[in-house]
Amino acid sequence: MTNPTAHKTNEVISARVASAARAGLGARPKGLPPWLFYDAKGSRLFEQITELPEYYLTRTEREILSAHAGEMIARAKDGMRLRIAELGAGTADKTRLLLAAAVAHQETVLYEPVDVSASALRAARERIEQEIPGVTVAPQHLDYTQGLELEPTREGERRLVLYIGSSIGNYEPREAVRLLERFRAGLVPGDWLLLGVDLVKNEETLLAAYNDAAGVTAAFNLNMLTRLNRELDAKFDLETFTHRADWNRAKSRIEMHLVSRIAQRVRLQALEFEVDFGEGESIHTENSYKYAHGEPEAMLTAAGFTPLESWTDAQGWFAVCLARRQ
Ligand code: AVJ
Repeated sequence: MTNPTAHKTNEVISARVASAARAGLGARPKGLPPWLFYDAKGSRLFEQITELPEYYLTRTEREILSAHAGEMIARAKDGMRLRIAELGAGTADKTRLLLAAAVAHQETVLYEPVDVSASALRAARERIEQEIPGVTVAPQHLDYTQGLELEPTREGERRLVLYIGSSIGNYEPREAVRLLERFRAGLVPGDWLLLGVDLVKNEETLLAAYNDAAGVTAAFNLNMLTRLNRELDAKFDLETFTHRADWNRAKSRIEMHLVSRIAQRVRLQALEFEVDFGEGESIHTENSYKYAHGEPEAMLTAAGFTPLESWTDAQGWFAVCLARRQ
């Protein structure tokens, strides 16, 4: 079996949830990993977040891709045929801009969305094949954080890997470089990585994006506890936890927390495990790093890529970097 994660049963997946919960809630300070956000409900809430007026990331990146997709594809193509893989494809909404540009250059393109969610892959396949003639979708059901095990490219082909949406921002800078190194190991010299990253900007804008007025981000954060209640028979009372987002200026990251309003003990029945909370004690659920100009390129270089060009929006809020695998 080349890709063990593609064949994981529900039991193995919930063992992963169980061990994340046990480790994270047993630690001090308490934390839970952000991949726990993305059950079916959490994925829907994230889609809603991307449409919020305060959540500038998605629309800013889309604006950059709308303006420059043709140029990005032309730079990467360089006389070769491109095939396009996307890590954490989700609904692949912004990707259509790049796929359409690739079709304009080479008539057809093979698109390999990579995701741990089979339902997200099915949705992406249907939408893309219907909407962009010339694109063939080959879904890859695997966990890209464990490495890229993709079909080798053919003679005359180059692979362009998309890691957009600022997903890399969830990782501490050192881990982020390690992740990029793992991507590099799954590519061959001359292949490409297109990386989307969120940039540092004024604090009010950053905080508003993670504290929207409609409360969608709060629901997204709290849904992690609903998930533990369902999957681990945990007894979190959602009324007693609140969403909080902080800007950590020293570390240049937004931090999301779930804060217990009261001192309480919560049982995780399936784990036969109990967790004590002090009043005001938090569970740290996510980091979202915001980079200074030039930092993403430095990370790419450290991981063995050569940055070729970066594009940004008029306000300099978000960047998309194209880098060649050395
Ligand atoms: C999907 C990791 C890019 O950090 O902005 C959105 C997730 N968390 N609102 C981000 C998220 C809260 C998002 N990323």
